[in-house]
Parts: sequence; C-alpha cells; structure tokens
Amino acid sequence: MKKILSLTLVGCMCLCLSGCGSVGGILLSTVLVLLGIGLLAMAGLRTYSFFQYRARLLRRRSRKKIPSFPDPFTIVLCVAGAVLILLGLLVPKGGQPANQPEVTTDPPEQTTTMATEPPVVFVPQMEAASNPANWGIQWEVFQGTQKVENFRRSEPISFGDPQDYFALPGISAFRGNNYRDSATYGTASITEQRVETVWTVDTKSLDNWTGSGWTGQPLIVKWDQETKDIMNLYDLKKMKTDLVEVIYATLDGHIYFLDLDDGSYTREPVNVGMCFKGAGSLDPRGYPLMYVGSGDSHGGKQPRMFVISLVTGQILFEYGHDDPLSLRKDNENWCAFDSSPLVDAETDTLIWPGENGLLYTIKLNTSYDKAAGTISIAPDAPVLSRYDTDRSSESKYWYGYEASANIVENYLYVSENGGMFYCVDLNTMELVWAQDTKDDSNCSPAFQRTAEDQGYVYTAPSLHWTKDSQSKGSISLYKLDAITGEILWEVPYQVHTVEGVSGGVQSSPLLGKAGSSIDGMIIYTISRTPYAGSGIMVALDTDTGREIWRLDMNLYAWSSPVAFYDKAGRAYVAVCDSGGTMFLVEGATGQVLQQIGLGSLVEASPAVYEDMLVVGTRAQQICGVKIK
Ligand SMILES: [Ca+2]
Repeated sequence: MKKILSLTLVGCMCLCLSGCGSVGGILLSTVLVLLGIGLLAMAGLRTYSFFQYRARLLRRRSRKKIPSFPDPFTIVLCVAGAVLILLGLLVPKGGQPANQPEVTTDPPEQTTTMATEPPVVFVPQMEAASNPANWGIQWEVFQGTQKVENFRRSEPISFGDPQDYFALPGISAFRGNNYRDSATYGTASITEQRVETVWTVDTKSLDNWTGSGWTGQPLIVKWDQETKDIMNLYDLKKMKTDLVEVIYATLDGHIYFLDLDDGSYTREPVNVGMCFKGAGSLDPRGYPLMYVGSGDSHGGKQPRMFVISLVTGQILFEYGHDDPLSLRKDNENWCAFDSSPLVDAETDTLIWPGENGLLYTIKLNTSYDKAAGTISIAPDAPVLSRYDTDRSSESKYWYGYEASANIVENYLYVSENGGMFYCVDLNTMELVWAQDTKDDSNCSPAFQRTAEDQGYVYTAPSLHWTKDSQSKGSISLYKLDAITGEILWEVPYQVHTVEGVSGGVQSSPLLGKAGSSIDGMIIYTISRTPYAGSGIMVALDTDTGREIWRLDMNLYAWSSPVAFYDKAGRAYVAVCDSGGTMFLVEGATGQVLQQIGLGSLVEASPAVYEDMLVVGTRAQQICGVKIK
C-alpha cells in the first residue's frame, strides 16, 4: 500500500513538472487537486481510526502500549496531498506550468485585428431646403492655383472638444475656441457684484483707424516656463511665475503684450504697420506663433494674413493679398483677413476664411525646437475653395468671409457677406449644405453640441443689402441644425442701418455655459433698434427662440457680450456699447447691476480670464477691468 501511494505521488509530480504538454491544463489541474484531496482524506481516515483504536484501548484499560501518533505514513499522506493540491492550483489553465517559456512548433495563426476606428456619427448632409443649388452656388476647389476635382486630404483633419482646443490656460482665438462658445477662461470669486477699471494702456492710430476696432478681442495666455524662457519677454516677466500675458492686435498696426495684473508691458510691441480689426489667434499647441490678419490696406500694401513668431516678433509668413483666384473686385479687390483662424494641431494645418471669398487651408510644416528656442514654418501651397452664388456681385452681396468659422470634427461652419451660411467638409473642401440668412453676415456663429450626432449653430446677419429706402428692415436671429442645415427657429427684429456702420447683429452670440444660471440661453446684442442710435441685448431660449429677457440700451452695441461665472455657476454678463459704457448684468434675469464708463466707443469684444476682463476702445485705450 505504502509503495503504491509513493509511486503514484512521484509519478504525478513528475508528470506535473515535465509540463505534461499534451494534457490540457484544466484537466491536469483537476486531476492533481482531486488526487491531493484523496490523499488528505486517507490521512484523515487514518487519524480517525487511530483515535477510535486509542479510545477502545483506554476503555478496556488494556496494557497494550498505545502507538505514537502521528505515524510517518500519515505525515507523508498529508504532505503529499497538500503538495498535489498546490501544484494543481499553480498549473496555468493554458496547459503550461507557471514560469515555463511557451514552446511553439508552428508559427501562431495571424489574428485578424481590424483597426478599431471610432464610428463616424457626426455626418452633415444636405436636404432639399439646404441644397446649394437653391441659390445657384458654384463651388470650386484649388490646390495652389490649380483647380482640382475630387480632392481628398491625405492627412484627414479632425478637431476635438472645444475645451481641449488650446493646450495652455487662456483664450487663444476670437470667442475662445473652435466652437466659438466662450471668450471666458476660468471662474471668478465674486462678492460685491461690481466691476472696476484697474488699469489702462494707451494705444495709437494709423490713418483713420484709432485704438481697437471690431472685432478686436484680446488673446490671453498663461505660458509655461520653458516657452517664456525662449521668448523675447522682459527678464522680470520671464521670472514672474504666474504671469498671464494679454496679446492685443489693434487698429494702429501694433501687437501689444501686457501683464494681465497691471497692464505693464511684458515685451516690446510688434509694429506690423497695417491695421488689425480682428483678434487673430494663438497656436493651439502652445507654440509661440500668432496668426493675425490686417483689415485694411496701408501705404500701397493690400491687407493679408500674417504668421508671427512670438520668440522674436518677426513676421514668418504673409499671404492672401491679390490672390488671382479671388472673384472679389469691389473696394479694389478687397482682401482683408478679419476672421480669427484655427489650426488643426494634428495635421499642422492653418484654416483661414478670407474676405476675398476664398477659404484657405495651409499645411504649415512647422519646425519647433523648444530646447533650442527656434521655430520656423515652411508652408505648402494652400488648398482652398471658392464660391459663387446667383446673387454675389461686385456691387451687391459681395463675396467674402468677414466672420470667424466654427470647426466640428472635419466640418467648418461659416457665414459670408452675401448672407449665405455654409457647411464645408475640410477633408474634401466640398460644400455640404448651404442656408440663406438673407443679409450680410459678420457674426461669428456659436456652435452647440448636444450629442455625438447632433449640433446646432446660432447666427444672425447685419442689415445691409435688404434695407429699404429709409434704411430700415428686418433681420433674424437663427438656430440652424448643423447636420441638415434646416432652420429650426428664426426670430425677426426690425432695425435701422447706417452706411458703413451697420445695424442688426455685428456681434457674436454668447451661449450660456451648461450647468450655469444662463444654461439654455443664447444672448445677442442687436444694433440700431428700435431707433437708429439705440440697441438691445436679448437672451433667447435655445430650444424655442422665446425671448427670456431684454435689456434696452440707449446706445447700440457691436461688441459681443461675455460672461463671468462664479464657482457655483452663477453668470454675470458684461456688455459694452457704442458710448463706452460697460453694463454688468445678472445673467439669469437681465437686471442691470452696475454701469461703468470706459471712455469712449467700444466696438471690440472683451475676453475674460478668471476675474479680469480686457477690452480696447476706439479712444485708444486698452482697459483692464476687475470683477469683485
Ligand atoms: Ca460683411
């Protein structure tokens, strides 16, 4: 018996240690565990029998010597049982013992793992009501100056969530990001519910252009230390660990660099010598590059786009003036670049709608050595699209994009001077759908994404082409379905207009932040209503277009409204009018909490960084306003 057990035990252990290649791991494991349990059971039986025997001897008071316990064989049974159970549990279920390298005789079968790309769900498509043919739209795509058919981008563009657009803290573009849904960064600690101008900085003029103009929003950025170290900042500003820099391109042809805390210069201004109306933008990757376009010609030079190194302040690239592809011939082949461009970080592509009617995409081929402090670009010839409509002409319904675009994934949304609204696939440069907003639209739309496959665009035109003989007319605020181009609601307002200083909507709407006290509201300023010199600010229900509140203003506003949010999500709306008054308004109700004077006409739009608002005036001042 002992011999049989010992042989079985040794056999099993050998089997186990040899790996038992042909036996399935699960089977081997089960056999070992069962065998172990069997041995332990035998040991248990022997123990039970021994104590029965001992009890009998004691009862009989036998003089027989009680054998010692446990006997060696029971010990062997216990140990062998335990070892077998342990081995059984340790054998990998794949059939190989632990820590044994896998031996394969045949190459493993190729597993067909398909690249799991995320499902494409955001797919705008035209419907009958948004068919470009309704307005006789001709759409052409060019690579360099060569017309191309069936263009497809070799490196596809896809933009992500707006809160991830800028790699650094701050406001990198007009209305903040690729959805243009917030010119506000962070939250403010608000106790007194009032604002106060805490610094001002003087600017200059160029030709007839004074101070800061429309849309004129500052950019605000908190650079990382390594980037500060390589830029041409003053040494004291490089050493300031919490420096937040305001970068403001103004009508006097300069770009100013200011400390958000006190307005002091952080570096020498860059004097480009051509007026800047638009905000421009910073590189979203946090690279020290600025993209900014001039808004008028000067000294015989046509307006154009500029790429500027923020390491040295040098112009790296200028383009877009006198483009032979432009159909725009009015105002001496007008080619201003007032829109705030966006950059696709992944593909290094600059995307810039121009007032010459061309939508440019330019691969920059950026070379940035952060350690060495060098940055350069070597742009490819642009890939661009051009449009014509039944009503666009030299005298009326001018060509051109004056507003900034939204980009959602690979779809660009933009309004134009002839009143059309376009959705463009950036990967084919083709027009997906078009919609008619009836008049010259200078409003950069706000985009709202409500689900993976759903989105809405809020936009509105100025009163220009559709004015009557008394310079009056009706313009509408629109909510468009971003997928179909369908008009979901439109709310008309009667307005006046003045040649060159339009009524209607020149501002961009403020979309209430989700979870805040203005969640579900879209807030607009509308100029020259109900009188030629007055204006209103309205908050509409995003679902229905119903007016939730209205602020009557004695003077109109081209400036776009912005919001301060406290940590609990209570929103305060700030808006500046054409007389230089800034109103602080309770977001939920429209109730005016305070008014302060900023000196004179404000056409520019503010940007907000935590508890500081910055805006420039036509009276040649940049104002730093603190909310308390
Ligand atoms: Ca326009």
